Amino acid sequence: MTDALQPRFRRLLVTGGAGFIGSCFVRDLLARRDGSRVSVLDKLTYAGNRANLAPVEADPEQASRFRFVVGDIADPAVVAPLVAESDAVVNFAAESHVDRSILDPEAFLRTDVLGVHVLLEACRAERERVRAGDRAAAPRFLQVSTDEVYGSVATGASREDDRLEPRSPYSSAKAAGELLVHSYFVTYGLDAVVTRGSNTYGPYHHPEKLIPLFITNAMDDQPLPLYGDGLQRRDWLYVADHAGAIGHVLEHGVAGETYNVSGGNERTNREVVTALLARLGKPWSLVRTVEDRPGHDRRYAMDGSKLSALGWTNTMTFEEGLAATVDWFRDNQNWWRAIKSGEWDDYYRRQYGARLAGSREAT
Ligand code: NAD
Ligand code: TDX
Repeated sequence: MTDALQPRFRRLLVTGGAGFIGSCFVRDLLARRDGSRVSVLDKLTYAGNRANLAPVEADPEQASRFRFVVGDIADPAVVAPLVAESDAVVNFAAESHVDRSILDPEAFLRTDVLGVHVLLEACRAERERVRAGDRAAAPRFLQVSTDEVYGSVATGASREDDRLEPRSPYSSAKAAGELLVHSYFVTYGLDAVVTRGSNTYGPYHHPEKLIPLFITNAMDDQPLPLYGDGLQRRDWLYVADHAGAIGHVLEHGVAGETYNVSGGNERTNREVVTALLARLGKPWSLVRTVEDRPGHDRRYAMDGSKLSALGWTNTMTFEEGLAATVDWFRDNQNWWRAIKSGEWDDYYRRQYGARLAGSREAT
């Protein structure tokens, strides 16, 4: 994550570090054994899982540089002291699932907008402490945003200065969050950067999302609910590449700038499902055509040249990444079976009950 032996930031606050991408960032960072220390602040919502950090906690050297705090980024009393002792804040914390944002938008506004505001206010207070001579440098703030803020892109590839046209409660909340970050750079001079990552996949991916849902359902010979015609297009990015790119922007990004993190692997959903079924040796007959997601974005695609110019290159092809992901889910059934229980059953019924009842065989 850093090219030098000495990391630029020695004390990191990673919010949402028990989720899918945040936990990968923490595992990879601590595995570098470069002396840096990480505090994770995570509310442990349905999506947060301490088991995602088990490799860190099982390694005495890494565990000695790691601390876990259960708490809400929208709670200033929890956030302020943690930011006060950090050189950098990397904000992964979010409600992250589009379908849940359509069912219940409110939590998205609270975490993805108000939570970001609380983090920014804490960073602003640290700038004041620098002015008062109480600390040497204010923390750098990195906001993890998403390609979804551009909205559906019919042709070409979104560039960082394109208009934002978010179309779901999730992507609107994420857009609001990153606009706030930019306003704190402009207005208060905060050292802030933003990354916009594309559709990420890999180990520890919550099974509510397309790839892990379909892998785990197929392993149990359960139906795979494909929305609409399945010809929507996404650009897939392997999780370790996404986490690595975020680390690279944290180290090298220019304050006030935004960087697309593209995957370079555009596929239709049908192509993705075909590939994962082939790896699993399961038949296409499991796939069911179900009612579409309302306001479903047809295509995301981003131009990644700005991040390439900053010196970042992804390492994983989609074929390698998908094979590694399918194998990980096959080898870690305890991890996902524990998630697919309890709250999961209610969610699954709400999201898919009527859809599957009205489904037809996918051609
Ligand atoms: P995730 O849902 O797996 O994890 C989110 C984490 O945030 C969980 O650990 C959860 O407990 C925590 N959290 C939620 N609300 C919180 C709060 N109020 N306070 C503290 N912690 C809270 O999400 P992910 O897929 O790892 O995504 C991480 C970030 O990356 C998000 O900001 C998301 O918008 C962004 N992103 C995701 C993708 C993707 O494809 N998954 C792509 C681009 C950007
Ligand atoms: O059951 C499903 N059936 C289906 O056809 C699910 C869960 C999804 N889909 C389709 C919808 C999308 O076209 O698959 C595609 C991918 O869906 P998701 O995995 O829900 O991802 P998406 O909506 O594209 O958003 C993801 O990428 C950007 C992440 O969830 C976001 O957090 C990130 O910002």
